[in-house]
Order: sequence, then C-alpha cells, then structure tokens
Amino acid sequence: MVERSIPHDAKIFVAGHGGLVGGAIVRRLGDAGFSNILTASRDQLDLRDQAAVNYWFRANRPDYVYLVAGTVGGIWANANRPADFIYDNMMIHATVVHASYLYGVEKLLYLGSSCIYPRLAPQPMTEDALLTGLLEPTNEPYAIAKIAGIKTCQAYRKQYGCNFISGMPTNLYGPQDNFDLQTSHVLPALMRKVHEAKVEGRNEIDVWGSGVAMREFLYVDDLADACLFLMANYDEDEHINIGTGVEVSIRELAETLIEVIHPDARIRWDSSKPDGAPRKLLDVRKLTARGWSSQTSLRVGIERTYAWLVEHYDGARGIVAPSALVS
Ligand code: GFB
Repeated sequence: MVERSIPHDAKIFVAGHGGLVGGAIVRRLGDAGFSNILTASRDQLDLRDQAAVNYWFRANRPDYVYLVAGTVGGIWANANRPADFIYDNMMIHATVVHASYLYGVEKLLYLGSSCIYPRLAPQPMTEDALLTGLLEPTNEPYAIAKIAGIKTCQAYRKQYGCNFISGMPTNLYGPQDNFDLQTSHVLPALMRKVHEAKVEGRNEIDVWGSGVAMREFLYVDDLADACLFLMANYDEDEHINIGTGVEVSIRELAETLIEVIHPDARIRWDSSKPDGAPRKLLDVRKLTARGWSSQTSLRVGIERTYAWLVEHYDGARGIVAPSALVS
C-alpha cells in the first residue's frame, strides 16, 4: 500500500459536485483542509462534450480528479430512460478520463456501482465476480456504462501508465439526495412517502415490489471519507468495493423508516412494480484489509438524512434534487 501525502493546495477537480456524492466529497475535502477545489456546473461545462472538457482541463490543469458525475436514478428511471443512462455515462467517463490523460492528471478516482456485478453473483460479491455472468436487466445499460468506465481507467493505466483507480460503492443515501418519487432510489423515495403521510395525517405507505429484495446502504459522508482514503492509499489496477457489509430487506428498510418517522404508518405493497436484483451485498474485505471501514449505522444515517429532509422540505413543491439528472 502506498500512502501518498496529497498537498493541501493541490488542484482537485470534483466532476459532479452538484450531486449527492460530489457534494459530500467537496464537504469532506473542505473539512480535511484542501483549499483548491475546482468545480464546474452543468451550465458551464457539458461533461459529455470532449472538446469542451479538453478546453476546461487545459485552462484549469487539475492535479487530482474525482470522477463522480453521471446520470443516476432508481429502478424506474433506469428501466425507462436506458438511452440517457448509457449515453450520458459512457460519454462522461470517456471524456474526463481522456482529458485527464491528455493534461497530465496525477491521479483520478472513478466511481462505479454495485450493479456492475452479475444479477446472480455469489453473495457477498467479491471484486473478481465482474463479468462472470448476466447483468440485472432493469439496469443493464447503466451497468454496461459503469463497467466501460472501469475498463477505460484500466486501459489508460496499461497503455499510458496513468494512475487511474476505480471504486465500486453500494447503494448510497444521505443529505442532498434525489427525493423525486419516480426517479429516485428506494431510501429517499420511502423517506419522503412516510414523511408526507405523517404531515398529511395518512397511515398508508405504498412500497414497490414484494419487499424481499435485499440491499446494502452506505451513508454518503462515509463514502466521501472512503474516496479520500482511496485517493491517498490505493494505486491498484483492479476496482475496489466500498460498502458496509450489512444488508437489509426492503421490508426491513420500510419498517425502520416508519419507526423513525411515523410509527402509525402501515405498508401497502405494490406488486405491479419490479423487485430488481434479489441481493446486492458487497464483499468489503479488500477495503477493510487496507484500513477503512464505514462508521455510520443505517439507523443513524436515516436520522441524519431525515433531519435534512425536514429542514429542506417544501410542501408545495416537494424535494426534487438536480442530481435526478446529470449530477
Ligand atoms: O433503489 P432502487 O430504485 O434500485 O430499488 P435498485 C431498490 C428496491 O426497492 C427494489 C424497491 O426492489 C424496488 O422495487 N422499492 C420499494 C422502491 N419501494 C420503492 C420506491 O418507492 N421507489 C424505489 N425506487 N424503489 C438501482 C439501479 O437498483 O440501484 C441502479 O437501478 C444503481 O443502476 C442503483 O445500481 C444503486 O437497488 O434495484
């Protein structure tokens, strides 16, 4: 393991700073004393445009890059916008990696997703399960783009000697998440449904699927901490899993949210909606062996995220974060 001391005045580009993950990384970098953080809004820079990205890199010359931008969403958004999910993500990964090579970036961290692994991979999923079987159909285009991102980093490492690494986080949640009921992931969607039932004096919550699907949830501030850790300590070709090692069923998740927010609420199952992958638990031994593990329990993460939602909730318009689209 190489412990790299990153100078606090290094130029650090967070691609995707407006989203759940990028926002948390910017906060964590600030807390750690990094003073030269570069960001570019969607209006300033279309990350899908290679010429624009090259121009931006030539003008700004970042030393380190966190590549956490992308079009993201839950099971419904993935199933209904497959073209956006494959096109935007393939383009963003390719342009930023290529420009990082062209303009001599010292190190780049790319983030994928646990959906890169086969639908029926043995659980918990180890890094070497990649490309050993068929993907979950509800998010295949997104997963293919994410796999292409890993392979792009590896190809630039092999051909040009670039220190580009990849982390694979499990399902994420936290402040600044997308709370749109159709396009979001399960945790923010259910949190909002339970909250709205409480404020509107209702007791029934619609939950999609059968509730038996199992998921692992990582609080986004823990992910940001892991990203800084990997930037300083990980230099290998192979991607590395980032998770908690703990899974819950969707039923248990819904019950926990109800317990925290609105104990009188009852679940109404909507079996017309898909369950998606049956299980998605990451094997995190590779990361823990290097000295990092998550700190925030699901219960504490839910309480913090709910406090944020209450503070930012606008009953008239609801909460729809821009990260529903390209972050
Ligand atoms: O978080 P989620 O949308 O995505 O759904 P995935 C997880 C599970 O929660 C599924 C159930 O079994 C859903 O049926 N669920 C229950 C709900 N109620 C709801 C609800 O109100 N909204 C949502 N969204 N789900 C995504 C992938 O998969 O996870 C992406 O599509 C990515 O590619 C991401 O990998 C992390 O965990 O199934």
